[in-house]
Amino acid sequence: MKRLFLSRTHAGERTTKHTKYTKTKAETLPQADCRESPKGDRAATRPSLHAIRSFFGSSFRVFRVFCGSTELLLLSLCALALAWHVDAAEAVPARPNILLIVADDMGFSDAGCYGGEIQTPNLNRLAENGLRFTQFYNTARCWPSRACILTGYYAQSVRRDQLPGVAGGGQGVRPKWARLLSQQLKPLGYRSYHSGKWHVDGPRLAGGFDHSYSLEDHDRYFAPRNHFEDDVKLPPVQPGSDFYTTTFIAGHAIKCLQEHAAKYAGQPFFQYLAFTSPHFPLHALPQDVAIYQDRYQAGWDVIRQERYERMKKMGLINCALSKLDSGTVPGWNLSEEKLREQIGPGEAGRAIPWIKLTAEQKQFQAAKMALHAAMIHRMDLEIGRVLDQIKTMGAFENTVIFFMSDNGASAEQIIRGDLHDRTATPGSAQTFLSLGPGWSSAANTPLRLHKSWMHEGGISTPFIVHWPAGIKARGELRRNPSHLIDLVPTILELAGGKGPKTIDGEAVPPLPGQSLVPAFTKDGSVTREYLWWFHDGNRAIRIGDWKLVADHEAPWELYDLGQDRSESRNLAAEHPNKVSELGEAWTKHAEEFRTLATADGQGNPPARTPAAVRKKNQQQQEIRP
Ligand SMILES: [Ca+2]
Repeated sequence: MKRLFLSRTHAGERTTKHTKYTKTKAETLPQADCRESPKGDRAATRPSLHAIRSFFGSSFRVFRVFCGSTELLLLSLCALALAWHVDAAEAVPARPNILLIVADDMGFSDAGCYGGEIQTPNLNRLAENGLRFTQFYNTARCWPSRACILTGYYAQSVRRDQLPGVAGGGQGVRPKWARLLSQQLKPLGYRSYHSGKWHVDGPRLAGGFDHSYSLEDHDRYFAPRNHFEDDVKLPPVQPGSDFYTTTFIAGHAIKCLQEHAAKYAGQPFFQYLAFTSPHFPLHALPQDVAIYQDRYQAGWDVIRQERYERMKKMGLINCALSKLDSGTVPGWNLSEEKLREQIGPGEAGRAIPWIKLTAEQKQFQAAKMALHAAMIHRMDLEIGRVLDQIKTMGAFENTVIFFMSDNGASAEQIIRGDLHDRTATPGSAQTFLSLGPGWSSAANTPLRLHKSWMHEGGISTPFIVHWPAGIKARGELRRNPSHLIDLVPTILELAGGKGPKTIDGEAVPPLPGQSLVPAFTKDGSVTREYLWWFHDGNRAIRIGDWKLVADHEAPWELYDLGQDRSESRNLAAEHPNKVSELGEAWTKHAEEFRTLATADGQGNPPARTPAAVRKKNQQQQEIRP
């Protein structure tokens, strides 16, 4: 197949710089040469100041003799200084630390640096001094995204998302060859720390992490009952204490980094910081909610328009604003009647125009969005605390920071955990509120649909990369289409290593993603054949700017994302050959992932009854367009 995956406006070739990055010094230097300097890692790759001073001091008289005049001497010194500066600027740093930050259910445009009105000064600073990707993709759901982040494979091929006819999914067990990034970084000298959501199979420490705080209770931000430190269960948090998960997760990361600085300063670190914010239930701290309590009275239509205008000005998008879709909500949502009965008359179950809401609904909906904003606001503050810790360690310059969300904002509206007390303050521990489809549409501005759909609103995430020592660009955009599967190859390249070719004598399949390191220097320089999605029966494939996408059992829709990122004009009827071409490619790759998932015999489903076989055959049909 042709290698088509180039943006029309950003088709480009790999730069010569890439060769420099590919062969990092870390690959050729012994361990001691990769150590961080106590005052910042950049020093490890520059000529030391002491050496420069010695050189200038001892050479001064020699220069005077050779140059013969003060002017010529000054010129020579300038030339030498310039040469050193160029050399230092182009030097490849020693192996960088990695900070990988994941938000949970945060929308494409929630952060300020992606057009949102939510105050995210720490993320904004990372964006101003780093890169923002405009077409970065996740998998539209928590657990498959985490499989991609940590293994580098499509979740279906490692049995971490459902593929019809294959045993696996949210409870699936990975094949032996699907090792975690932390396991791959260990032989490269890294220490790895996990703080927050896990949602991958297997214990953390056996998965290569040196420390872990794993929050397994996704219904309680104030008093989780099910959580683990270093794979040992912690006592439940007592209700009424000052615990808040977002703060605690950041605190654990800071604790790991402090220990790292004290005991392992000679080694690079990989900190996996996986927040659960702003996933439902909408639980937020009162002081954060107060900042936003009057901000959303204008409603989701106005907020969408405002975000859209800001995003256009920032150059993040060039498409129309998608229309509100009032007909599509998750199949597992409570009915509107149940929502009103259990939450109150202010709840709304559909993304209808704001003007059609009652006054009571407007007030309640505005309060819900204030909770969502407050949760992101707090997450940004906690990210700031972690960044301060890294600065204190003198490691900020040579830490590569990635920020992303695991899926688009969610239209889910369910009640679980400690249920919902209608008399309690919204956002408190006694409440169980969800963002819902109206505000989710605003959070995903300007894109269509929500978490769990394969339309752009479900699978698009902000993606910030910040690395002062290794990326010269400041505040630039990258339109290079990219995906979570690219993180492992990117980080392995930065760490100066490659994944194993065999494990226990068995071949390890090649990674499907591409290193994004060339895109750090030049937009469009990462090419690929395709990107592929499947979740809950929803499916999509992107080849070049063409995207084929369908909801469960619905016919394929075709979009030209180069002009229509908001998927507003379905071109399937105009280009039937393109539909066939992409549809066949989607099926071909689904079969490849099925082969990978079942090759060790463990992905094969158990023996089935005739009825189950009929169902399986039906599922097999579903996988074919
Ligand atoms: Ca999620």
